[in-house]
Amino acid sequence: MSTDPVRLIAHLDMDAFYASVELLRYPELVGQAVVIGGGRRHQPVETVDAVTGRTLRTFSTLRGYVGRGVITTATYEARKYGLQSAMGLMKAASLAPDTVLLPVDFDAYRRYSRLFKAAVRAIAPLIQDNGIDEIYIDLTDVHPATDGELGEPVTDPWWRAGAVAQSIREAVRAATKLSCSIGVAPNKLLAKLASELDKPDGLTLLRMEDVPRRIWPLPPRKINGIGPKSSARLEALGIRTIGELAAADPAWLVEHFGRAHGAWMHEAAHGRDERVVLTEMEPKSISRETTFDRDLSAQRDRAELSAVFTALCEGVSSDLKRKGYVGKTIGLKLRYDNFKTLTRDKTIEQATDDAAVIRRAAGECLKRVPLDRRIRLLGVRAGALFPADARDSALRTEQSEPSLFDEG
Ligand code: TTP
Ligand code: MG
Ligand code: MG
Repeated sequence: MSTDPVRLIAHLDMDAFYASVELLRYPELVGQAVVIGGGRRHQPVETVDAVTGRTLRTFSTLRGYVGRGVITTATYEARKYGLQSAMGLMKAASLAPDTVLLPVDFDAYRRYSRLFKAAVRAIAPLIQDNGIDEIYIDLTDVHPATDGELGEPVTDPWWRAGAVAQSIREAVRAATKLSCSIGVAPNKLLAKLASELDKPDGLTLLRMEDVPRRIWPLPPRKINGIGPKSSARLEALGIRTIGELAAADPAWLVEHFGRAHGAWMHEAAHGRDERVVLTEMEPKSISRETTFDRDLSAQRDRAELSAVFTALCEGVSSDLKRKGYVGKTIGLKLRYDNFKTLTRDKTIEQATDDAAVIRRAAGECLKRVPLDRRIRLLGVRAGALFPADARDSALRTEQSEPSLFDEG
């Protein structure tokens, strides 16, 4: 028998993700059947009512759609008509022609993706990206901000994980105004299955002993790793549920699906999975540098040097923002025409991703190096990085509406 302590792994998946982001900017569509998948010609048309001065929007619908576009996602209202991800828009139009069709805006989805992941990371740092709208979170050692009602520390790990998962849901909603579903389980495989069980806006704790009741009735294709091909072969072999798969003789599975896949399917059907949550490596620093076409003189090429210097700082700033970090140490790197290289660092008061602040600190570094030789290379670096998340989500929680659409 294993004496390993129980792991508690969460899988978080945003609800109808692209559609939910769109509904934030078109709140009048809440509660309607909407699919995302159109192109620019499906952009809503805005008109201003001459009398009231109010902006009115006219939306495209699927009616009469001709083309090869597919649905990226559908609101839960649209799913009632059978519309779903990857379905052709023409087919969708034949099923539910009055469904609203909106164009995709990947930049917006990426911004919201970063935002919700940052909100989670501020509570539970061990997360693994699993695509634009989902992550695994290792909750094994995460404790809720408050203990039990009487103030005593809570020892039941499942209670703890449930409380943390609940606070993660609230933090995601505060940071994005979007809902998500979370499954908590002893491993990644079950967590991913669990997050779907009570979608949307669900929180599901799935213990090993719940597997027969909640997982075994599901079709095998629900298991991440059993694709359409395996699924079809299983069905041809008379296996239609995960329970039937669990009951199948492992040797027989190996015979039909090969050693590795057959053995794995048997384990998976029993809810066993040892994979760990793989957190991304955090970068130690982010930098940009330029080697000039010709060596520059600090005196004669001052304007050009200054412009490049500013551009490097702006580059570092945008890299930081894109990756979601702020840096507390700003560094400068200079290489002279004789290949001698110097670096200078400055630690600033408050970690930043702001181009002007980086430029100022790097400028102070520049004052500390001799500029009597021609310069061959110039570089700017931000170090002592940490995720901007905690700071940003704390700020955004105080705002009434996310204003992310103004950013890009
Ligand atoms: P999903 O998490 O699979 O779906 P969803 O978030 O839209 O809905 P659910 O509430 O069931 O989780 O996918 C996340 C996003 O990825 C989805 O909003 C759009 C995009 N996507 C595609 O572009 N094509 C696809 O085939 C799928 C499945 C998703
Ligand atoms: Mg989703
Ligand atoms: Mg998903």
